Amino acid sequence: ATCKPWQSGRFLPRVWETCQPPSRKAISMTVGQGQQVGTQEKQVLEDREMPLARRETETLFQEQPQTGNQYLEDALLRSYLKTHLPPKVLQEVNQDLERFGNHLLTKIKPLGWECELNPPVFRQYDAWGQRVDHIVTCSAWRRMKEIAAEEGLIAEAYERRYSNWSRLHQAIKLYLFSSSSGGFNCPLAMTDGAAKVIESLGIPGSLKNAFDHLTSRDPKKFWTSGQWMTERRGGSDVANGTETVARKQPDGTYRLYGFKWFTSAADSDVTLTLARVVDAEGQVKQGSSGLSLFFLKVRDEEGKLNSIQVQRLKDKLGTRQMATAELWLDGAKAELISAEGRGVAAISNMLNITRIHNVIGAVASMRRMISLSREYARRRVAFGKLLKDHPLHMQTIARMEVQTRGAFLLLMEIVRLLGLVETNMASEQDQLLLRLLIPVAKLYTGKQASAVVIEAMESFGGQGYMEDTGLPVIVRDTLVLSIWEGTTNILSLDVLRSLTKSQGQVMAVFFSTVQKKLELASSTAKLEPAVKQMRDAISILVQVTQAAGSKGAATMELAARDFSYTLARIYAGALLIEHAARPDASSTDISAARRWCNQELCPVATELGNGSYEAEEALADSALVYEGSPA
Ligand code: UCC
Repeated sequence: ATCKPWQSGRFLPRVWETCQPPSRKAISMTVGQGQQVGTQEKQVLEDREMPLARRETETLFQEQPQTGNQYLEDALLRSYLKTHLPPKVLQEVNQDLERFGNHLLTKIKPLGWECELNPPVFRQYDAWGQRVDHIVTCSAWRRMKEIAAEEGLIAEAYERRYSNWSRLHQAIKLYLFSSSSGGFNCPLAMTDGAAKVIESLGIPGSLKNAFDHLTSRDPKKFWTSGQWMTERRGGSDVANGTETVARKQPDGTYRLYGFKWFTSAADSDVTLTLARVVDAEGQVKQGSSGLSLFFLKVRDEEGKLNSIQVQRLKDKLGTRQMATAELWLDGAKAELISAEGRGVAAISNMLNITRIHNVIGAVASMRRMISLSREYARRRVAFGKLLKDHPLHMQTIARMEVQTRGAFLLLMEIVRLLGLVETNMASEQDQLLLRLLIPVAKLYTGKQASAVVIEAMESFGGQGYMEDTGLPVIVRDTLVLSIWEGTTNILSLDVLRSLTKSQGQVMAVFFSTVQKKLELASSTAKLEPAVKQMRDAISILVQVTQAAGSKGAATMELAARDFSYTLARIYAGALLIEHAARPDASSTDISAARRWCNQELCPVATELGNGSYEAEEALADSALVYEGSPA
């Protein structure tokens, strides 16, 4: 390949890949710290000393970090699978993931970058003035849809060929796919959610065809779904923000009228959406109990929009590869699929799935950034040595690695539990734990991911801030994870909802599960300090939880976020300890568990001690925020 330095910067990542000198691509993956500088590293050092004239003839003078097969390079993922999967399943899943890892590297990643370079365009009118409302997507985006079908990225979870392990297999494929998907992980999240809702309704006859399309492996048949929930008056407060109404038709279908403010993956084939059914007197019921869930096809057989008008595409900070639109529903034909007034409860099956996808996206972006960062540290020289030989730099990446490991194990735990529920193998405790852990993991990993990707961007110095490295794309796309599918505070309140609804039972299950995991580590001396830190944190949390019973709702609400963070840190700590207590655990497993437990495990107790949840503190919060602002 010929490499022209004057080629458009926007295409650099692909050019870099093509032009990478072969000798440098092959840098050994096993050189450890403390070892002598190897031949490749000498080469990097010598390059710095070559005459300026020679350096100027080089097309590039900084090395792009190269990563290989994501699956093979993910030590924690592989050790998790080895520990948990039955041997036969492991063998097949291992083969599939290795193949998929290669496919991602050679075919899918370049398509993902093309999606970034060719974001969707909205064409409202055709050349002759006819309104067409066409969302034009690029060929790479459409190819992603085919790949999603071929790889069974949705189908895998519903075919259940590995019984309870199918969901885990699917989640891992999505995790590997996520950061190369060019934003196609978003429609897949909602497609999975829609399939889940339909399945949980018992796949009624009228939705059988849709279910088959949503879970198909045939690219020609595969459909994606949207999730149109957000309206102008509110994305969080769906119960009060939804204005869309549904009018019943003589044939039993409904016509929807309203305005949907954020509709992601607006090029999807079908969608689920909420509306208020108009009664015989022409009235609608307000609040949550007035909402019902509907299924609709976005276009008819001829490709004409289903009485829907696209107002415009959103101008987003990130996820620009994917079209998010404002839509007018002007009599869109739809099918009522929940009991009347049970829309929120019905769509929560979708929310819980899309929230798991959010966790997948969070862990994937952290893993991607760390992979790039650690490879860069193998090549970049500063102050006379490679970045990887600067202990402070390694400490920074290691801290990110510990966060990512905790998040990864939380993700695996959730999909493991979901797999049990979906194959009727879950106990009541498993179900309660899953209900609690979904919002906990979603809110915690969303925040972790934002922090980690920004830190990792910094590890590239100024290069991290350059668009054509592709790194800012990952950062932008990650920042949405704490916003969509419920913000951190909304998810914290959902954690409280799960407590209230189960009358506190979820906490009993939480404590007993964590204790069991710690017991597994009782004979591992090196884990003793971590286990002790965990036991101390748990006993404080038990006291806090007991005391909370006598506190009012206002106190609970103020404590909700710190409480949720506490649950995330303690549960992830238990998972890291459990993983490190395996007979074949590595020293890094132990180190990760110990480091995780060195952080503040029970922030809710600290803040309680500080009086942060008292009524006067809430008033002081407002005073601080509004000081100097006109009343
Ligand atoms: O952002 C959006 C699309 C983006 C694209 C997605 C791609 C993501 C993939 C990432 C890949 C990298 S769409 C907008 C997202 N919006 C939200 O997430 C909504 C946020 N707001 C909430 O979650 C609220 O908590 C609401 C809307 C659920 C609150 O509604 P209500 O009606 O005020 O709440 P209620 O009255 O407490 O709950 C009504 C019923 C109850 O059941 P019953 O009546 O049997 O007691 C609740 O227990 O719903 C039940 N319920 C749940 N059940 C509510 N939430 C849940 C839940 N999470 N799980 C189970």
